[in-house]
Amino acid sequence: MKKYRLGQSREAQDLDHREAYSRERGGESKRRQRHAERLETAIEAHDAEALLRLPDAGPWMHLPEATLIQRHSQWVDLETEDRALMRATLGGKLKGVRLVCGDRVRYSAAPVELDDPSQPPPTRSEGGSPEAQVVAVMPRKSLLKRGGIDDREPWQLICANADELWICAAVVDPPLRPGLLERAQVLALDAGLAFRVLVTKRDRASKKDTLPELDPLREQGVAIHETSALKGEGLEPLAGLLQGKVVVLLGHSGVGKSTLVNALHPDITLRTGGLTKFGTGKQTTTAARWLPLAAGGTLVDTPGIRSLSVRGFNRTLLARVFSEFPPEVLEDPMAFDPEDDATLDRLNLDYPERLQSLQRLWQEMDDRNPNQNVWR
Ligand SMILES: Nc1nc2c(ncn2[C@@H]2O[C@H](COP(=O)(O)OP(=O)(O)OP(=O)(O)O)[C@@H](O)[C@H]2O)c(=O)[nH]1
Ligand SMILES: [Mg+2]
Repeated sequence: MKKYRLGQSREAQDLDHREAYSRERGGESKRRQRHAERLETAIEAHDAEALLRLPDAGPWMHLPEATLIQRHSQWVDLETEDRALMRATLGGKLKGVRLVCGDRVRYSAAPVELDDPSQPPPTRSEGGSPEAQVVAVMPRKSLLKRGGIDDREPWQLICANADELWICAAVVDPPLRPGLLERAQVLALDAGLAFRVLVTKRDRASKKDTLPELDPLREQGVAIHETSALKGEGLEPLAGLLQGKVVVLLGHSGVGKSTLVNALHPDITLRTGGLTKFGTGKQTTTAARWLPLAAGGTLVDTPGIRSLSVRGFNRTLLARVFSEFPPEVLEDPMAFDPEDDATLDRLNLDYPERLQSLQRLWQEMDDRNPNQNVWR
């Protein structure tokens, strides 16, 4: 019996076996041949690299430029060069292109129709009808993305053109999970963004609690900032670090990302949420939003994430996240048994539990997405 890995549909599994299909093609039925051809087309449609490719903006450089500050299902909100807000639809040439918060776009101010006329136009409270059409996307300075959750979507884009990623983790509610921070570090390295950890809700743990779970990261030289938006503690250095930069805030739902934006910038009042009885957030923020601050710098508030997949990322990034490991381990972490005391003694690791984290990420990166043509 065939085994199906998590997240793989039966069809997807079949894609791995397309060589077997072509071998037997001589005698196979027409129906099977057609099926095999359909599957091959499906692979092309989900080519991971193609998803990130942008059409040439060259012919559109005479048009005005704007920043995409928020995506909606049918339209986008733009901030123009003179900082006016404008709603726009996407031009036909951009069909199939994934736009993301932070994209620099060229737009034409001509009157436009919604793509799907059966959908009601946005109401006044939703920001009114679109007044422009996005016709081109400028090359991205950086692109923060995570691995997709299913085979049809190899990447989930988070933000374009950012400079830094600040991963937010609460001391409690929801609990601090160092594994998420390691994953975020991979994403930041891949996108070429500077990386900082923001410990939020510091007021919820005693001052004596030194948060030892963060020691491995401290020893790696990762910048860690302890903050309490409630008490206004630890915010001043952050305001300084923001100057002239675009910073993405990422973290589980309910860790206090929007509260932090509100505290760092008194002119902005984002909706913040409570917690469920399980101590998890309520997904209060529903879309990434680009927020230029009057005091300088830009914050990007994002919806709470459940997990950060690293599927499809390059394994060489792990050598930088787990730099305390000797090269022999980084070359082939699966060759070492994390349960074997003799192995751990020989490696003389300060944080042996990190071997398991390394192995988990190593395997996940290679969890080949069967719908990807070029995947590394
Ligand atoms: N004690 C304490 N509570 C805080 C702090 N920061 C935020 N909170 C509370 O945490 C809850 C969630 O805050 P939000 O800012 O909505 O969290 P979020 O990360 O934006 O959540 P999503 O939008 O769902 O991703 C709210 O009840 C806040 O009042 C803090 O520094 N200390
Ligand atoms: Mg929020």
